[in-house]
Amino acid sequence: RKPTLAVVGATGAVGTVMLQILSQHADIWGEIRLVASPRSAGRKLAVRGAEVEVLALGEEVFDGVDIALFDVPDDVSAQWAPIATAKGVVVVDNSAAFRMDPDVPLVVPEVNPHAARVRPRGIVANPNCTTLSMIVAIGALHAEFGLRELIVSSYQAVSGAGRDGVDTLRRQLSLVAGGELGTSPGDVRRAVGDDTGPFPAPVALNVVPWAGSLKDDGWSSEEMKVRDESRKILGLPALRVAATCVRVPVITTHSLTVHARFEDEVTVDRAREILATAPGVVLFDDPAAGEFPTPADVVGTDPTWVGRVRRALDDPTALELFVCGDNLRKGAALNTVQIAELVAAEFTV
Ligand code: 2RA
Repeated sequence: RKPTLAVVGATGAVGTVMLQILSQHADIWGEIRLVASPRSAGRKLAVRGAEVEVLALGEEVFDGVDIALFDVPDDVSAQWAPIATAKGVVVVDNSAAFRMDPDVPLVVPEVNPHAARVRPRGIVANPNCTTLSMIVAIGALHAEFGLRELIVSSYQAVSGAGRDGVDTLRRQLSLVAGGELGTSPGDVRRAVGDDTGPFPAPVALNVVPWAGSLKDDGWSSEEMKVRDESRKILGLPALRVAATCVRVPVITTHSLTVHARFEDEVTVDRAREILATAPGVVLFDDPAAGEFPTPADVVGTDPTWVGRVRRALDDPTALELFVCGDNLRKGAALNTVQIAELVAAEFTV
């Protein structure tokens, strides 16, 4: 029997990519049911080459469903995932509602696939896109070298903040194009006006050292997610992590600089071998030829791209990397679908 899948949040930025990926991957599913808020019910969306009508979120949409992908706000997941699991549905959730719940595995199939099999609450959580954009490469290096510390800075695309983020950057770009803006204090801010969308400052012609909400001692929620989720996925509860998360004027694809310190001395040659052969990773690293990943080249692709691999000049146990990953694909929709495919294998054996 082919399992029945529901996609909850099918009309959102990530939901749209989920439907594309489900249409591209081997078709292991029976029915695929599309679900969204009542506002979007009745719309038709293409999946697997057919138009499917979107149903309004309600208890009955989970009848007969085996696995449900959720990409909805945290409070909606918190309310509706338990309703789905009470009906026997395995929920793969891309919100932050359950990620740090000790009874919910947080899974990246290339790094900790075994974790997806133990799910006391019937829920498997998908990590945040910033963690996901680097963790496949870091997991491969950790498996060989033993990770001790991560110091990262992110360069996050506006689609991480959803359709509103993308609309905001495009609107601001049209307001600042041409002319001499970006040459005196506040000129960009005046040109884009008070409506900075989901961002606390203009993002066009700018970088904004903030993503998420304010947590203790000046850290942002996004920075805490990088720390907490990396620890959980890698099974390193005491891993030292320091993250600074920054929004940049890129539509889609998060980038990160990573300083990764390991147990013993590392060599760039061995690191390059590991990265070149790790599933889900592409090593693209030849600065002499101008080759390194950039978001504009990586967007729309599945792997984690790694370049600028260097050994730290002042610490032979540490590597410096530049990593790019499409935040809507591996950072969200793709990883969620991959988890669902892992769980689906249990239904079909
Ligand atoms: C962002 N990581 O980029 C967030 C989305 N979950 O804003």
